[in-house]
Amino acid sequence: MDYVSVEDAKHKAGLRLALTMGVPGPWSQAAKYIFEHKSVPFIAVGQMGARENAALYDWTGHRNAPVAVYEDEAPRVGWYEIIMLAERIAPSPSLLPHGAAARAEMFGLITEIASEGGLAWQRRLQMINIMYAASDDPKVRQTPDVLAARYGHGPAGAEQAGAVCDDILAMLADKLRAQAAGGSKYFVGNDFTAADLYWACFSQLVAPMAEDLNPMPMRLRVVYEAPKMLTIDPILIDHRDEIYARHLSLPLDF
Ligand SMILES: N[C@@H](CCC(=O)N[C@@H](CS)C(=O)NCC(=O)O)C(=O)O
Repeated sequence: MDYVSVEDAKHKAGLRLALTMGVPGPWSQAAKYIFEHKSVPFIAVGQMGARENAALYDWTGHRNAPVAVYEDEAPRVGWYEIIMLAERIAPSPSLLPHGAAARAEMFGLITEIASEGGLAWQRRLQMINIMYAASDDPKVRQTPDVLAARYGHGPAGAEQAGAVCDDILAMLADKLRAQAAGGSKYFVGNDFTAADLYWACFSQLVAPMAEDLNPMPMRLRVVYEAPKMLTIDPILIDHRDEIYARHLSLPLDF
């Protein structure tokens, strides 16, 4: 991925997308794939994970990623508003299913995966714990310190994180099994939607793909793969492998 600085991006027209550089941040990866899927061109702006990102903050009011800035509109940071921005800019191919009930189902699934308190949020609490346990060196603890301050962290929260993640993973697996029984390979209806895209990207947090497909830094892979803490039904991994193979580009690019 070619990144430009905030300085070089902020006066440009069109879509500017701040994405975390050098690591497969799942919210950033999902935002990138949404626009790629719709062939919407964007300028990628580099955000540095767990850093101050002062220029990004001055421009958008946010230090983390993703941030989508379209023309002179207000910056969008939440996964829902980023999906809806993409749907407005390029309605086709749509990542939404037809009908309100199916949409509600799809957004509910992504909420469990990507919203505050959901799978990735809880998984991040586990990872902050792993990072803290790895070293007492204040320099090494800088990253978990920033993440803990940004996303909330405490021993009690981290302890219940595994159970919440397992519950959500089991729900996703049940959903795929029910869909398969009805002849569908997708989470909702019979077509590829944002729910499939989000699960594929966020699956990297609980079962990262091999080095050749997900060339993430080893220091991070060690944390992502730390003693298997979660129960992951193989149907979830089969689904994400198929989604990448059919709909998303590989290897991961960050
Ligand atoms: N704003 C996103 C969540 C963004 C988020 O949690 N970003 C993380 C993971 S990609 C991040 O930037 N972490 C590194 C940092 O805080 O610098 C949403 O609510 O949909």
